[in-house]
Amino acid sequence: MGNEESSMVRDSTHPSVLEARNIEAVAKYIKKHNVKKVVVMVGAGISTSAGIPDFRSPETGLYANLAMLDLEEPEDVFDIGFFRQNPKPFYALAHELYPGRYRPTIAHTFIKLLHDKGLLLKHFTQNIDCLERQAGVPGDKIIEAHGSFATQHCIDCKVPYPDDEMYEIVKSGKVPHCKECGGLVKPDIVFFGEALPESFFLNRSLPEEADLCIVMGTSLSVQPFASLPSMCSDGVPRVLINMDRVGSLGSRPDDVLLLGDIDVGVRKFATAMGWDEELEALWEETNPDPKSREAEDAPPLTRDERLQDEVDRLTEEVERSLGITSAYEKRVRERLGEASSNDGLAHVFPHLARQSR
Ligand code: CNA
Repeated sequence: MGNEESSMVRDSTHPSVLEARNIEAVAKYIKKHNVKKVVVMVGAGISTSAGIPDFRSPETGLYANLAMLDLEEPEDVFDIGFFRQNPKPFYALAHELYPGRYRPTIAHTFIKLLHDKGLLLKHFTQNIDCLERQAGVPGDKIIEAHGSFATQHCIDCKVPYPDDEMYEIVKSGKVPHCKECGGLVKPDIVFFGEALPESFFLNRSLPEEADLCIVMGTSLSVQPFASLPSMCSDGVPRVLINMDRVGSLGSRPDDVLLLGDIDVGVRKFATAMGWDEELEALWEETNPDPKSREAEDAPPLTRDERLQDEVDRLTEEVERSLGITSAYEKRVRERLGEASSNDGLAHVFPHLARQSR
């Protein structure tokens, strides 16, 4: 958090540029001021509705689940020293997170829509899941501040490892070794203690040029990424779409907070812009399941059918939350030697196992 912004101003503060501190006023501002330089800054929260856990949400966060892998510190899984000694927990995780298993969310699609409308200056992401690429945001618009799974190298001799072989080996749950020196191969994602990619440092002052800033799905607890929002000039509206208030967002008169579920907040933003139908249509293009596309052409559901759908959705939601509890139970059973030894990572990510398989 930027120290210069540490004193919070109450939400009732009069805005200086916006007509009001709400998303409708932001939409008006975009149109009236011909906004064309939007910077977006995101974290794991924009991918949770795709089924990928974030780091820090209690219970469902990655760290909460990794604790079950018997790591001394869950953060160890991204520690380069630990990786040298034991790369298996990381590759177990990589197996779960590897791109291609998940569908982009409505938030990823919203960023693609900003690009299509010619509004996106740059998208800064801390995520390593490549879902913004999958949503169609061009690579030159994305700064993957913590790297990604897109490429990989030997950690000793630095020789690149072929993409197709990497894909196969991660899929099989094994650990890849360098063909030249036998060293460990690691995807080019940034581990604790490693430098961020050059592209981050080349673009980190870009927010100074922005005419709008959108921050979504991040706790803003990892530096230097966390200080990006404070690089935006005074008088430039900043929109936060997140479960909770983070960093210095909310401290400036033109900050607008959409607190709650990200998908809901993004849809609210799109509606305010008059883009709601376009956004849903674009998102549907990312749907790998043609059956649900066919369903779109089917006659509209009756009230009872809609009610049943809602009950099913809520049941699924409850089961997903309970997944964590059953994971603890399973771990205890494993300790007692009752559980099967080759059930993959279902005991670590029970909610993923339910959702994606
Ligand atoms: P974080 O610290 O876990 O914070 C996530 C934030 O998003 C929190 O404030 C949550 O409250 C919020 N959030 C989560 N889900 C929702 C939701 N559905 N609606 C509203 N708010 C929500 O994650 P950060 O990205 O801030 O931390 C930086 C780490 C996370 C980076 O190094 C990433 O590499 C790393 N990470 C990435 C992924 C991924 O690629 N998808 C997954 C897990 C962790």
